[in-house]
Amino acid sequence: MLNVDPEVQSALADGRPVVALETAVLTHGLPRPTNHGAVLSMAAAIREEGAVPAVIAVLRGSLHVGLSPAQLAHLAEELDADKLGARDLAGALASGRSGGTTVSGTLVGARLAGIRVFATGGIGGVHRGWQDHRDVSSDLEELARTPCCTVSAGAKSILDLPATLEALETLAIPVLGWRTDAFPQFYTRGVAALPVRRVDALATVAKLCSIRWGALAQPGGVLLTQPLPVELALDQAAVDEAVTTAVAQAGAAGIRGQALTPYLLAALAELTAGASLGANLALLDANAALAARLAVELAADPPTSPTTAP
Ligand code: PSU
Ligand code: MN
Repeated sequence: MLNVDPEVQSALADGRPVVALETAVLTHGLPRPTNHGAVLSMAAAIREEGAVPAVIAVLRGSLHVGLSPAQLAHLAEELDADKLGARDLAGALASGRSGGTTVSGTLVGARLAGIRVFATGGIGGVHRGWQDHRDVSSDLEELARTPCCTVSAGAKSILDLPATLEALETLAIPVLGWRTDAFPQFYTRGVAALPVRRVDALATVAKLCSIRWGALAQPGGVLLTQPLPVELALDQAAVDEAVTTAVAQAGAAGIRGQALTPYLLAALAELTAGASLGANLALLDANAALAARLAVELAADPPTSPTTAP
């Protein structure tokens, strides 16, 4: 039922750096064939920094931690793949389904295998309009209970970001800004009104993780956020306008639940004439590289396991 790839298994056993990657971005977040290239490119960026990529997915009822190139290629083309959050894993394993794991689903696999660093694009969070329809991604709860540092470009622009940041505080998840003071908003660099704890060195992140999981015995995750560089980030006002339009379109079409995030991402790509897609690919690569560098740092001075902490 749990299938850890031999290369990932031996890296973990030797204490070498490993970075988990999600696959909902492959099956539901990006158009084909860009989806396959994006994950291959993230995996290559991780290897370049000296870490081993562990792509997590469910294949015919088995939770895989680490996919072969052929398995990845097959999933990238699979039209019938499910979108699997933490809630959906048991059902998929029980019924022999295949699917891409979201941030929450991937964190379950990372926890089982003992992987401490995970790279993604943008986490899910509190959706706009939550006052009427309480749509909150299970990414937040899973981040709160998994001893893993997730590297993302903040949370997706399509969300209610002030509410998402509040929820992260409620769940006691430290939110760090990689060389930034503002919570990144996926395609944009963020605004001063939504501040995060700035970090300028990966040794600081590694130390914070060690203290959280070791001395403090807090078993929850850490969120390291990285904004796109200025020259690649999209304009805040343009994105805000496109998101407002996309959210209104989704409302009019009655799109809800798991279908909402993929719908909004596709609508934005259209509204921005592909600019959002380009930014999405750039931030995925940048997050993979930063996560790999953090994994190397953590491997050099491994944090205490929360389960064995006093
Ligand atoms: N990041 C991306 N593209 C995506 C996602 C993240 O660049 O498609 C996915 C992640 O897998 C995340 C999910 O966990 O969207 C959130 O979906 P929901 O809001 O339904 O929980
Ligand atoms: Mn949801």
